[in-house]
Amino acid sequence: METARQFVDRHLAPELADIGRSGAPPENPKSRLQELLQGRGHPTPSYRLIGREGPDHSPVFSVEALVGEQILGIGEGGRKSEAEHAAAKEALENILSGSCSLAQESNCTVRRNRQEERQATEQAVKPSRDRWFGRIVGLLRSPRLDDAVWDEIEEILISSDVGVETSLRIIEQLRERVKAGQLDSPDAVTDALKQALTQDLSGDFEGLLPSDDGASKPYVILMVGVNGVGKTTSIGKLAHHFSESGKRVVIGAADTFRAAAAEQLEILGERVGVDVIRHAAGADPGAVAYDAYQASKARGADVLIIDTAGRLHTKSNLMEELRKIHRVLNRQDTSAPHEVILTLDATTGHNGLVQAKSFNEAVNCTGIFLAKLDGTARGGIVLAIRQELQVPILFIGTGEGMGDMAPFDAEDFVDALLAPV
Ligand SMILES: Nc1nc2c(ncn2[C@@H]2O[C@H](COP(=O)(O)OP(=O)(O)O)[C@@H](O)[C@H]2O)c(=O)[nH]1
Ligand SMILES: [Mg+2]
Repeated sequence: METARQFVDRHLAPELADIGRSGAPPENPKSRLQELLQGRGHPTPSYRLIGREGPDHSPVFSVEALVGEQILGIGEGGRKSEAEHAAAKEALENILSGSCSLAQESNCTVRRNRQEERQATEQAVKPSRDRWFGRIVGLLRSPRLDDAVWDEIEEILISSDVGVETSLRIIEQLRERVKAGQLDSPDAVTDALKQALTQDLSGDFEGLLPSDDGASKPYVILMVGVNGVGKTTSIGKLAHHFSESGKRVVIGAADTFRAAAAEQLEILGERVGVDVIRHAAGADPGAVAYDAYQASKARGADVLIIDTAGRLHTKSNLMEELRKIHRVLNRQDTSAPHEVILTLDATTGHNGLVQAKSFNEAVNCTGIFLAKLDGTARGGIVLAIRQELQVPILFIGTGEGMGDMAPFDAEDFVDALLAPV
């Protein structure tokens, strides 16, 4: 199956270069969308009017851009053409960002709340921007970018937990470019810094998209991580996220070590309207995983999320236990677990990375849920994680509520960090 990212790379990226990640929108998104889809075996996009009266009785048009029955984008406007324009533009952006796949078999989950996600990211990143990165934006506006200024910027990057090596490399490259006269205004230097950071953070991750082909249903997510990092809360958020996009979700409470763990999940499950499979405290976690898988099958669930214990690995056979759960799931479906997500606590900085490495050695982690990003001013840790673990950050935790998360988006993140103060 072609993933969204592959589709974009193969067909769309060159053609959409002009609306690129930070570029200007096309003049006429409607005809652009049409052009792109035509001749590629995709149906012609259509537009569905779904609302027509604003609160003060003035017309507000709300339009969905569809391909077949897949909603690719939603737009609003005071005129129908404006709303269509906005819907087509969002569709193009969704395709480009990989949050929406056009591959026939795959399931398109439109990020309807793109704006909300961006705001959540901005909010979570605010302490880091206020404390550290905003100063960089100011320094780049200095009348002369001399050695003292570069040193200070370098120090700020390091203080924000970016990591020494990465900070030195990025600053060195910027300096060279300024010296070579390639960047001749503060804005140009700031943009170049943004680009460098974004590039460091992007990978080939194309989004968690549980497949609709039935073969790998349920889509199994194994959640691992040390106690206290925010794992159970993050499971609740993921369950909420998937269930909101129309997926049927089951949670397996395989942290049987702490009596309170299953209860906490049950409460979260109830809150977000998702079934939780649990055994008595002290039960075999492998057996819970097995039962949760069977229940998911029986109930036709799309996604199964398994919570695991997180007592400190050095003092126990936790890693062996995780490997066993992994084997149990893999025996049910040879492609399961489809994701092994490591929850990290952003507030623990580089200490968290040490733990992360040992988890990664025991069970190959496919992605990271970075919880509590809102609780630290050292948001630079995101770069260190990407650098040292080579595992993509999939989601960020932006608060304690079930809706307080966002899919990690390198560009949103960097834009928020270096937004003008
Ligand atoms: N501010 C904030 N708090 C969080 C976030 N995620 C989890 N927490 C809090 O962290 C604490 C531990 O969470 P929990 O899910 O029980 O951790 P676990 O032991 O890893 O399962 C709780 O008080 C959560 O409310 C987040 O993204 N932001
Ligand atoms: Mg827990």
